[in-house]
Amino acid sequence: MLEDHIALTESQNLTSIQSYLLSEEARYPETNGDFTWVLSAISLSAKFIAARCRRARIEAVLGDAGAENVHAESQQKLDVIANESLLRCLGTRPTVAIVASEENEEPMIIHSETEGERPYVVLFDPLDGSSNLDVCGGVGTIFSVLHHDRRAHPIESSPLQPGVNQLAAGYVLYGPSTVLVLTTGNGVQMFVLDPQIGSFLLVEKDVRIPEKSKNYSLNEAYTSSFPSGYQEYLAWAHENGYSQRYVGTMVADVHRILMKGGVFMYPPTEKAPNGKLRLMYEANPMSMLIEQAGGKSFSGLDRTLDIQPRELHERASVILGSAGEVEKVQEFLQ
Ligand code: P6P
Repeated sequence: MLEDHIALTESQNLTSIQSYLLSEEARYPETNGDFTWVLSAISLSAKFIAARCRRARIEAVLGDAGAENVHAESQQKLDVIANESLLRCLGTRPTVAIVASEENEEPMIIHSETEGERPYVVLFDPLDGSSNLDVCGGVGTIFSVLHHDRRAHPIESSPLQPGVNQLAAGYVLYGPSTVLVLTTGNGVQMFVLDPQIGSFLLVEKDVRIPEKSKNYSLNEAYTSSFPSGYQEYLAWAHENGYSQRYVGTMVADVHRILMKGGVFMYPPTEKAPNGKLRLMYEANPMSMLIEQAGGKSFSGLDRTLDIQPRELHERASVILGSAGEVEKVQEFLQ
């Protein structure tokens, strides 16, 4: 018998992200592998970025790149490296029509006439929280996949679709281990990179966010400039035994909320009246993941995924996490 010849222990995990994606693809006979190819490009780039983050100090690629990105934020050297690796990996995929990055003002038309019946748009924040790199803090990549809208005019406006249209969303957290969390609309799957074999291995299927948890995550330094509802919520949380955790990297803070429950917020402030986080490639992908895990995600009182974007880099306030905890914040905003 086969099992008589297998020396591996039962616990030896050999479900890679590629085998997971192929098994998912097999569930849809009408698909032809294009979508799997796009996600495998992201997985390949994530491995490259992880390796560069691990060696950042050694290779002297920490610190500023001496340039600013489109938002006049100083670009870290690894921002540029991460951005270029994603552009290169996705650029080789014939079914990717457009890519849009936090680091680039305009979307990039990769293949104006793409093969495949439904080409894709991929949006990403290549290295979220990159300023934490210099202090060896967690940083991440956030990505979102949409169908390309060939009817869009101008064609560059194709990405301007509400988050409910996303086909897939996910993030990679470069921390003590490299974790890739992905949804393709059938729940949330978590993979961890095994550096010894260079594969992302499936470690948890159908991840569910805890319904309640007395944790909140936001930058309380700005409390005085939050709208009063948020201030009243924080006063209530302080009196009701809540704990606060905040890294300052959305991917790290949201991953903790997904694992432990609670609520992550970036409210409007005087400096950022619509919040600081970007709708298209931060709020929307995280919102899809959290909703797929059984949580909720709102911008104020509006469901984030329903927002119709007007421009690529527009910002949105964020309240996401355990359904019970998001609802509690909203009670104070009503
Ligand atoms: P603040 C990182 O710069 C980032 O874009 C997100 O990853 C993070 O959640 C937020 O900004 C932190 O912003 O104003 O608290 O430093």
